[in-house]
Amino acid sequence: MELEAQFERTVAAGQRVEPRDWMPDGYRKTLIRQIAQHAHSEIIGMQPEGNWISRAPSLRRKAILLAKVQDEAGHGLYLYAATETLGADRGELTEKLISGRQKYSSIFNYPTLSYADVGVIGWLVDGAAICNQVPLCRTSYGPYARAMIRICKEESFHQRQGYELLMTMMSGTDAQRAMVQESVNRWWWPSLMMFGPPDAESANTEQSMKWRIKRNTNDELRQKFVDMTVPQAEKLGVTLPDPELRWNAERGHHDFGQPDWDEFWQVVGGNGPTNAQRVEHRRKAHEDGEWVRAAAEAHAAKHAAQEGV
Ligand code: FAQ
Repeated sequence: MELEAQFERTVAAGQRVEPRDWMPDGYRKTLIRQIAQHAHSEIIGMQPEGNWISRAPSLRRKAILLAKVQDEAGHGLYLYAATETLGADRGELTEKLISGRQKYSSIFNYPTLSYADVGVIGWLVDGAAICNQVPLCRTSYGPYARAMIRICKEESFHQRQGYELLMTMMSGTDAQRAMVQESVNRWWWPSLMMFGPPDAESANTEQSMKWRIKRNTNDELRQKFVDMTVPQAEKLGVTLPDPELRWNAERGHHDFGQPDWDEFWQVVGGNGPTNAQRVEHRRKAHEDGEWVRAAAEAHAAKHAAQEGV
């Protein structure tokens, strides 16, 4: 009881819960679920943009894209390390991902059909990720909050590179402008879905807010993203594909239409356009990497023997 009261006080005071502190089982489970899903998203999220590395139009664009995709791998690794502080096993989490028992973000189940998608993913997908993740720098679990600080700095760079790429394309030819608009049309609604289902249908929000794992609800963050993105779209000269989108002076926010939530649940349930391909690619990479894991273990064992550990 005393331990539980201490935990409640720590959370209520806005202080951090650390790995060795007592925590309720549900808190630990919720964190492992959310952080693992986040880590899987970073790793699977390398695939859509990775698709364009070998076809980037210049050395400069290729170097930027390569660096960005590598950053996502790094984010995945920090996040898997954060789950390990909760007692999770990284190998088991990967098994759960490739057997479809753990989720990753719906957004990465859409194909990257044109080079403009690289810019639009940076602008909208990384933009949505920042909106969602900046408040997570204040999440109640210490290792997750600290990982988020560095991740958010890198995501900001990603968002800027996407916007800069789109600015360049928009000042190019009519065909380039059309390519950007077509890409925005495809990615807008899936980007709004990244924030999760509406609050009324969000099974985890209420408890996660009480534990201060989440600092905002799904709908609050979605609204923030729309408000942030509309002026950027105007500056860029693209139209967001929502006829209901307009400024509401009374609310001080933009009104906007709802994404197709049936499509969202289909994608979350494994039936999106590229779910099978994404998971299969990850499974193959994991199997192909078996020799690297074996070599690393043999190396560590050799050193331990030499040092007499
Ligand atoms: N996709 O009760 P809620 C990135 C599931 S950014 C798939 O509202 P919660 C950067 C949810 O798990 C993307 N599933 O859930 C990058 C739950 O099912 P469960 C990753 C979703 O957790 C950019 C059920 O629906 N970011 O990777 C989605 O309270 C570019 C009910 O939902 C994060 O993970 C979805 N969109 O709120 C990388 C951020 N939404 O688990 C490469 C951290 C919901 O009970 C390139 N996560 N579900 O079986 C969060 O903030 C939260 O987990 C939410 C969902 C807001 C995503």
